[in-house]
Amino acid sequence: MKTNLIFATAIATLASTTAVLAHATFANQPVKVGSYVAATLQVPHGCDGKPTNEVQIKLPEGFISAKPMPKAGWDVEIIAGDYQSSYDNHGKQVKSGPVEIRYKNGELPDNFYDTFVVYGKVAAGDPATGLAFPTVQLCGTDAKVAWDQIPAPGQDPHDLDGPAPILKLVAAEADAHGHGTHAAHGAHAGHAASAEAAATGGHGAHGAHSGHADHMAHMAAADPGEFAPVVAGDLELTAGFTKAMLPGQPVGGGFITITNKGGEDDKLVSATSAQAGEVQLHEMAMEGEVMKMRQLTDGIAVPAGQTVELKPGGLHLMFFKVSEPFKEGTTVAVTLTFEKAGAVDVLLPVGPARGN
Ligand SMILES: [Cu+2]
Repeated sequence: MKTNLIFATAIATLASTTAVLAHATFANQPVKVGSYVAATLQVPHGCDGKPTNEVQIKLPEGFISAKPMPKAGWDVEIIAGDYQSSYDNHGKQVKSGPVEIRYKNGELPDNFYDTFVVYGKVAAGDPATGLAFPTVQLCGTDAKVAWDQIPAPGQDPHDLDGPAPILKLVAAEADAHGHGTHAAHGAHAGHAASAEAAATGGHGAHGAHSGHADHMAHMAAADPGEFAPVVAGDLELTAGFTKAMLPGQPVGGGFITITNKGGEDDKLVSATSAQAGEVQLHEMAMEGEVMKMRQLTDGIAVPAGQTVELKPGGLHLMFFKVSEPFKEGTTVAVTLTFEKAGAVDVLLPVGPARGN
């Protein structure tokens, strides 16, 4: 414990001496136009001493089909809208999609550094300028730092006070002929993301890629149908499952159906698993044009006589900090804690990674 404290202090000191003038930037090597990237935004400090609670990232025209990576301790909001142009994505014309990502209700102390990852396709962009992602950090209700200035043609972004983070690009052709940067080795668009991850030393970036994909793929997760029903007091638990993860992927969803056969309301208040550093209760829902993924810190109500389904695309368990990726055909032991029924152990069978 003492060691941890000293270590944390050392980091804090280091960060505070170097971070004062640091701008929000992308960790990525240049990205080939036409390829996918886990764009990794680095936020080096808070607002003049105050912790950051919200990070709003505007996505530039040409960056399409964006998906944010979920982040423990932060709610994620996806704001959708129309693109100015339409883009070809695997033979499909894409005219609209996420245009802004907001990470909310988190806490990033001023002395610390963190990253926020948005996966997407660079469908169009000029290697001469790169793509600018105007970003705002909010600290409480009265302080913010804006990284929203876009350099005029020929202007050096270093001359700006609050330059928007720029995702650097290389032309689609340039690297195919082998004189591009390290990140541009893959001649196929599909390989660019992993080449990028490798180039950034990127266990993190690679995990980022698959982690978010898993989360948004909840809607497609398949129930292998092998869950052994559990009865605990008035509650009956059925249809539990999770899905297999890809190597290096730290995040996954879990699902189960809870029926309250009693006359008293109950509530799922928390979940834990030895196989995950943290398990949160989550909800994914559309609110108008906005898809929201948020943590339910007040728990999930299971009213008397009713059935509540935790299922793909809706309520779910969210496993964070998973050290060993869940393997298809195995089970994940989870303890669900209810207000009245107490702690209930369940074994979630692991279904296929791609379940549709
Ligand atoms: Cu979730």
